Amino acid sequence: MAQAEQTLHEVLEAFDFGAPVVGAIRYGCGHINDTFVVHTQPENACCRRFILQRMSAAAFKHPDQLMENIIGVTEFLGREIEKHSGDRSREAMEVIRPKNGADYYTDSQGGAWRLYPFVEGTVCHQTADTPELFAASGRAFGRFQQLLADYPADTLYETIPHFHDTEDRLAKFKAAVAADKLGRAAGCQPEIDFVLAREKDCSVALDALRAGKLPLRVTHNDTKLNNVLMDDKTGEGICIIDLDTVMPGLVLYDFGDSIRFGANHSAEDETDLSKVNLDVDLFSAYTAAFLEGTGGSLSNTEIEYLPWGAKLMTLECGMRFLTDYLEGDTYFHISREGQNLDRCRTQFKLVADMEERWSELEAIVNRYRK
Ligand code: ADP
Ligand code: GN1
Ligand code: MG
Repeated sequence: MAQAEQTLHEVLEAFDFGAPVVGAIRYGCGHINDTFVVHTQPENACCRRFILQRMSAAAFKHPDQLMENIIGVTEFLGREIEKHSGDRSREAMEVIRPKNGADYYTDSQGGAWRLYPFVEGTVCHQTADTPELFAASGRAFGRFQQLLADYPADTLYETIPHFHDTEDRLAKFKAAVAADKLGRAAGCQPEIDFVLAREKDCSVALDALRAGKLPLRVTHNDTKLNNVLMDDKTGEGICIIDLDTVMPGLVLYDFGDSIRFGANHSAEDETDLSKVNLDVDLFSAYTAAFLEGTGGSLSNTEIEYLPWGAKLMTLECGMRFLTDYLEGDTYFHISREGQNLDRCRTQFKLVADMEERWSELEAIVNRYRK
């Protein structure tokens, strides 16, 4: 698809911002959508900001279904937050419809765009610099999961089929290696072997689901630290964003994806692997806070499987980066050549660390068994 900037002007005309638009620039560090912050200047008032996004056509084949999910989930969350005397405008996202009244705007090139108010007074972090910060994100994601506990799961579309189906991700990875479209496989044989040595692991969570040991819940499925906005004064997690992948899933996916991204002190695409290390103290802080956020609702078996969530989400994500590298970087946005291979390498380094410190991770989660 063409650069989002090509239709930006047309898209800005399609929404009513309630005041003149004075600028729209790229924003954030997401890997999937094209995100812009729009500045408007109301008369006699401060600048009001909005988040305008073109949804990724590579990731989402049915923007209509995606937006139906998001509108359903944000309205439900809004009601739950009000019931708990929260501030709906800060704690839940809100979709602003285009002038034509549809759920989103389709531009002349087929791009699908949506608009949200910018949640002010918040910060979005790319790394968890302190255990307190990471814990705050854990409480927010745990609470999010609790708030959605009664959401009618059967009304949710599967926006990305088999999103955390690690067996399916493995099959797609193997197909990409076999096709080797760009002749890149020879340059990443150690990484390919790393995955193949862990084929059996890819079935651990799914086996437990099939055996009825783990329940399906409504989960976020993309719980990176930069998908929660933190209050800029109190440091508490205020608003969970990036709701594209809210679907039925296992709670260990949400726990695990946060650990994957946040329980270390390096960037996801760090090239110096000596800097990429699992921080067990951060793991511990997140575990306590996440379980607090879920209000003690997880079963002992779910708690037992949390370390598997961390390992599987990290292995799966590494596999996805590697698959995309082999296929020519068509899914995850890149800003330099080889970035997806670098991202894959950091994930596999973290998986190796988790394996090495497995008994420590198990001991931490076992403290919370009832
Ligand atoms: P992606 O799927 O590409 O990650 P996100 O929906 O996570 O897209 O948005 C990318 C970034 O934009 C976020 O990490 C955050 O910094 C910022 N952002 C998104 N929505 C809002 C919002 N409503 N208010 C403030 N910042 C936001
Ligand atoms: C993507 O959308 P974003 O940047 O928050 C991806 C996640 C990956 C993550 C890796 C819809 O998250 O699944 O874990 O990149 N989102 C989608 O950083 O594929
Ligand atoms: Mg995001």
